[in-house]
Amino acid sequence: MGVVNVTPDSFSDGGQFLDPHAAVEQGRRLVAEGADIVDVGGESTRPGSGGVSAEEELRRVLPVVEGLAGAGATISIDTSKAAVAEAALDAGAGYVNDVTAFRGDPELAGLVADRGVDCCLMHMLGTPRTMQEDPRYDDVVADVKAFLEARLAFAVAEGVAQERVMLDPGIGFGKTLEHNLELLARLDEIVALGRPVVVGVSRKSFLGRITGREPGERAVATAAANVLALERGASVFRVHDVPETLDALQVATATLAGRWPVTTPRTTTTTT
Ligand code: HH2
Repeated sequence: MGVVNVTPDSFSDGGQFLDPHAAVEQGRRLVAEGADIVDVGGESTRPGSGGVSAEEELRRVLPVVEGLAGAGATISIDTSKAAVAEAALDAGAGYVNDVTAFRGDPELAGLVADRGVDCCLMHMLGTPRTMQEDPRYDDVVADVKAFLEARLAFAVAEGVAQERVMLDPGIGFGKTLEHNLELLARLDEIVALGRPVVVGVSRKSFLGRITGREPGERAVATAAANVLALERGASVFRVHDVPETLDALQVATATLAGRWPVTTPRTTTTTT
């Protein structure tokens, strides 16, 4: 999953793709580099951020979703607002990525159910404005797992097919460096919930804490964390830098399987 943030203030690419043409070009580049999903967001969720209106979010993302429809990847709308998701789905998006796990807008689960699209439900402690103020857990993995299990049950109760739901531990959303590392080290416990797991480590500050590097220099660190997430069972890797993580995941996949290509090419058999 490649990321395009159509925002002035995202922590690593804020302001770079605020112009719709630049955002569409970036989305197309991510697809050419191998992204299966392009995640388009119009509201930063960086620590301390306040949020924007649905009107402003739509003004930012809609031309980008329209411009990327038909570009060869599933378009994901990164929003917690039903009005934004609805317009994006009408414009060609096919996936809803909600960092509030259907807690932000009571209408969003019903919309996802009605449209029959895939969605990602993510764990966050508190809100972006407050989440990094001394986050605490009894056992971060057990707490996040229990939350995701409850949100999955909520989504299903609202009519979303279980097979349509992916789960995300929310790396960096109300977590210390140690919390993030423990979640990644024990990701198999989240995978045990039985739904595909999405991880978003890309360029995040815990990688900067470890390597001393600025956000734009964290592609290798991102790839390393994603390889370990893959080994522990993650299925979707949300990244700003597709080539580095894709190479790393391909080599890791081949190494874990002991062969390449891992899937045998599809063959057509004709019976007469
Ligand atoms: N992280 C961010 C935003 N959306 N969605 C999922 N499912 N998982 C994540 O880890 C995740 C997410 C934050 O990263 P980014 O979009 O680069 O920054 P910002 O929120 O500042 O726009």
